Amino acid sequence: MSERTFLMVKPDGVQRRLIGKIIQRIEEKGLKIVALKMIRIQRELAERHYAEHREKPFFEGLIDYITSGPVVVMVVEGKNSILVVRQMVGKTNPVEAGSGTIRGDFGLDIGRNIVHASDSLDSAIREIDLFFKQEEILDYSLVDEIWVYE
Ligand code: IDP
Ligand code: MG
Repeated sequence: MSERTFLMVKPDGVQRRLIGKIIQRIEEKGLKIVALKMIRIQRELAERHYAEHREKPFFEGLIDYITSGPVVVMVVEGKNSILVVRQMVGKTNPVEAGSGTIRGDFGLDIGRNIVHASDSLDSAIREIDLFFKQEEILDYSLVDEIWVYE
């Protein structure tokens, strides 16, 4: 099975009507979306998702931000998808994120950086499990796969 990663359009990305552009980048790269939904994250889920940052000074603000409005969550599948999607997302601070990356092209502030993407295999497994039930993740082929993969 191809590698899977977790990607979220955060509340600022939704409010700024960037859902379509972000999904378009994922599709055009050749990656496959195998699960997708819009949700409003409850505080408890937000705190579990960002548990590693519990002691950070920005934690409360981060939880307020991520629960402030609807988000779009998805599972993205493809060769090296964890690394590839992180590279497409760019560095955490949009000031440092390269041009051509989502954060580099659409963001200005570290606390409004548009998207979240898993940073390792362990996080991908953990985050997919936090946001999706097994039956919400679909197994299917795309007709152009022979042109995306050698
Ligand atoms: P990542 O999203 O690139 O993996 P992390 O360091 O895991 O970055 O931080 C998680 C999220 O916390 C960031 O995407 C950003 O929304 C927020 N964040 C990180 N550092 C700061 C900060 O210094 N101020 C405000 N928010 C921050
Ligand atoms: Mg992170």
